[in-house]
Amino acid sequence: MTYLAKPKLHHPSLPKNKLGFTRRDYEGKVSTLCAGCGHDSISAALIEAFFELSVEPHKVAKLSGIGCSSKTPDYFLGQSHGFNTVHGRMPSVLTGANLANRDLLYIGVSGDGDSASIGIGQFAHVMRRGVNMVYILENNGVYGLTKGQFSATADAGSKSKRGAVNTDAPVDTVSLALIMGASFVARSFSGDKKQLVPLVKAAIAHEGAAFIDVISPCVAFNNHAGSTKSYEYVREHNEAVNRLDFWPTRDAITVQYDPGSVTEVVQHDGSVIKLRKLGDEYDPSDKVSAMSHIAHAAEKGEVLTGLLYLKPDSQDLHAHLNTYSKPLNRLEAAELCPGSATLDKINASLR
Ligand SMILES: Cc1ncc(C[n+]2csc(CCOP(=O)(O)OP(=O)(O)O)c2C)c(N)n1
Ligand code: SF4
Ligand SMILES: [Mg+2]
Repeated sequence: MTYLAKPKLHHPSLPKNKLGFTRRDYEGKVSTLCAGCGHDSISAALIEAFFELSVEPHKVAKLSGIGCSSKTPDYFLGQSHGFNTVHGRMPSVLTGANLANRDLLYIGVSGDGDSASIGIGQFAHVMRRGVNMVYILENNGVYGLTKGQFSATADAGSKSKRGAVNTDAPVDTVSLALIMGASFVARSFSGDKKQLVPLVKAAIAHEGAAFIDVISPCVAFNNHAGSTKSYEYVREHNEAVNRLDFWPTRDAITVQYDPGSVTEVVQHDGSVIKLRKLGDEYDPSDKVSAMSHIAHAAEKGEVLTGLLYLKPDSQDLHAHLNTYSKPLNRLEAAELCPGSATLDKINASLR
């Protein structure tokens, strides 16, 4: 019954955020994905994060590629801007939009096929450029939309539903994002909303390339015994390195923590991330150590989740390029043309 439109009327007792919006105002169309698909849980986490942060929906732009995962922007933030691009090309379109209008909050949604197979080049460059965005990779290890072929993130040795064994080495997207220079790198699980929602909120507040790889089981093609991206496997092998509490501003912190039990990270906009360590010796500000932890965990077949790396003093592409503070798409002719006297001066300096 996915062709049915959602009712527009909301129950008057639904909780409202600071803008007077309910969660329903952050929803999109009825999902057409398979019942139980991990991607729908990620959409629910995004709705929750944007609702709780009281983000104005018209200040958000959602961009995606092609795949079941890339269809999901239709199922959340129905009142935001959206652009469904070509397979693997979301990062370049997002970069262009971000350069033209820096005032919007950019959310890129992609799949493991979209990002680690056809789009791996674009993925690498959008991370190294520090484009200000939240990049969500809905990682199920298969091309769900085209009926379950192994994707480049499928682990070597994992089995397809029909019993074929994947012999290729996997692309680990969090390691790749780290190497390429992303300043916020996290991994989560679609079945762990408690972990995912604060990670999304912290990523929204982050200045620069924020990447979250979310293991998101495909119930149609990759949820059987032998798959390392199934609900059962991820639940059994999930090793969370930390738990996050996110506070949009320093003033809002009301919970008391035991001294020494949390590390506090203040981001550029004044938001505060409180990190409770779960794994021993994990320091998310140490990139080299983060890489070694991720590699060791992968060797043991563990799925390391949580905030894996954070560079608090990060800068975004606009800072790198020293662009004008006003969005480029709002500049008037007078601001774009410096006038003939200034032009003469520039020409003279080049002679
Ligand atoms: C240029 C191009 N090549 C191939 C395809 C076919 N195709 C559509 S979706 C897809 C893979 C999607 O996999 P993934 O990004 O992991 O998304 P999922 O469906 O698993 O969420 C492919 C190969 C296409 N649409 N365009
Ligand atoms: S095919 Fe897989 S990824 Fe696509 S909607 Fe169904 S469960 Fe989700
Ligand atoms: Mg996939």
